Amino acid sequence: MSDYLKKILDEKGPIKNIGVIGMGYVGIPAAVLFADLDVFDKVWGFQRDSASSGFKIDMLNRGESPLKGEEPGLEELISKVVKADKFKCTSDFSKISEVDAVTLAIQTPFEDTVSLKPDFGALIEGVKQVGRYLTEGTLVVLESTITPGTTIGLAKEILEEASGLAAGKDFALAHAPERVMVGRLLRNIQEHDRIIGGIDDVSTQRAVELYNPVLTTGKAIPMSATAAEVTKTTENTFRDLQIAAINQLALYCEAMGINVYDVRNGVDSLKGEGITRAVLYPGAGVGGHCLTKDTYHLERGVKISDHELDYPAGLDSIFVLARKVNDFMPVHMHNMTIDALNRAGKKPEDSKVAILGWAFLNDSDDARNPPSEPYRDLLLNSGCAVDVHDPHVLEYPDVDISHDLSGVVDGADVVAILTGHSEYFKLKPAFLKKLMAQEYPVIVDGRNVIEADDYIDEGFVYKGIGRGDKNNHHLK
Ligand code: SAJ
Repeated sequence: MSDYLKKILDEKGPIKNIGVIGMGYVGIPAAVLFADLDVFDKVWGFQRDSASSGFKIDMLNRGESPLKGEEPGLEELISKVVKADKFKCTSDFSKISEVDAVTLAIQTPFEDTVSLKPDFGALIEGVKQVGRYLTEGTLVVLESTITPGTTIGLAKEILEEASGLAAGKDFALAHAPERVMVGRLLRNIQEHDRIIGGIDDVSTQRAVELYNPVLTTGKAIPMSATAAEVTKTTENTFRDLQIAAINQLALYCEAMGINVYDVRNGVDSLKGEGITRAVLYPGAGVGGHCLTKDTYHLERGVKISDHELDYPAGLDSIFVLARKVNDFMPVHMHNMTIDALNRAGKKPEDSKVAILGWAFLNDSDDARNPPSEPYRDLLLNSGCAVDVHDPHVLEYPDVDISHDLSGVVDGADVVAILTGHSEYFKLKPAFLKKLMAQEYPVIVDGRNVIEADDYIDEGFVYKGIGRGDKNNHHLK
């Protein structure tokens, strides 16, 4: 099969025209980086002209970036390649028939993480569009984080069904997962090593030919398509596991009356060749759209795989357990809050909680799957009134986000820090105490932002994640 594919690719010659489907955080920087290279002639950015995202087409064709937040160099690069007529955004997917390679960067959320039911609707629609206009000798690359087995399974089936062509014979198919982080999109694409997994060696090689010119310090790392899918999901699964490990330790330290940061520093001091201890930071929970989802892609990959898994029946994998530990942290924040209110002689139903920080990441406006949301829901269920402050998040469905810190803290019984935004590190206990105007104001620190003793000395009831040494202090 792949001998025939190699023959038609050799006849076709090097990749010159590229299509990128999905003008989002991944697709836009990928497209303009391809377009900025002399080795490629033209890049089409494909974007559905939908009510929510159709505006991006005209913006991009004016050389403007539709992405929020600071992305160094991106807007200039978009403008440059548009002016040079190297890049154009379109909703006309028939132009896929004119490209030599097409990449897809489309979100792959889960409808339900317990049943592992994915919501691949957008990805399937994008793959169908490619299949509809696919021509012989084209390379198709999936960049989205997907369940292991999708490239050689679902994606291959849809492409073959829609095009009447055979993958690995008439067209090349690979998975090259994105590894970009907001704020460093261009750099990440150029500098990170690129995992490249084809359904066969010829597909892998063709995809290496596509990405090599973009890489500056990064190197192509070839492997099979399924190994590439497992690599990407594992990257985030392992990070989630590392965070769960330190969160579990923080809960133990609270129970044993010690400071988790003493232990963290102690463990971290073990150095030397071959010694690794990835000790991360405990906190109020794990949010975002990567770590909250990618573990379940890995789990689903095993579930739908062809081979039997040998593992104790009924036992959660350590990866799923890690997810459950991390999802417990907002619950723990709630438990600490109620305990502190009791110590202050307050009833939850008579109390107001000021949540500082809605975004899932420090100094970011990204509020996808924020740990602050389950924490807020639990407080509301306990009868508390809740106000929310965040300096960066502008809006969130059904939640009023205020940018007026004093207004949110004014008269509050509790201040709870959920995100480690830089401005919260400057808060002074006297300032908060005056605003809160309570006999025993409560402070619950979910991100190790404040100095416990400063607040205890000011008469606060203090609670902090992992602070077993302070959480049951005497009231001043
Ligand atoms: N978090 C902790 N403790 C830590 C680190 C993070 O509680 O020690 C929490 C954060 O508060 C946040 C969540 O975990 O709520 C996720 O934080 P993150 O730093 O992992 O940020 P993400 O979700 O944007 O992860 C992305 C991932 N990148 C890609 O998928 C391309 C991840 O692989 C990167 O390692 C991570 O960025 C990064 O290092 O910036």
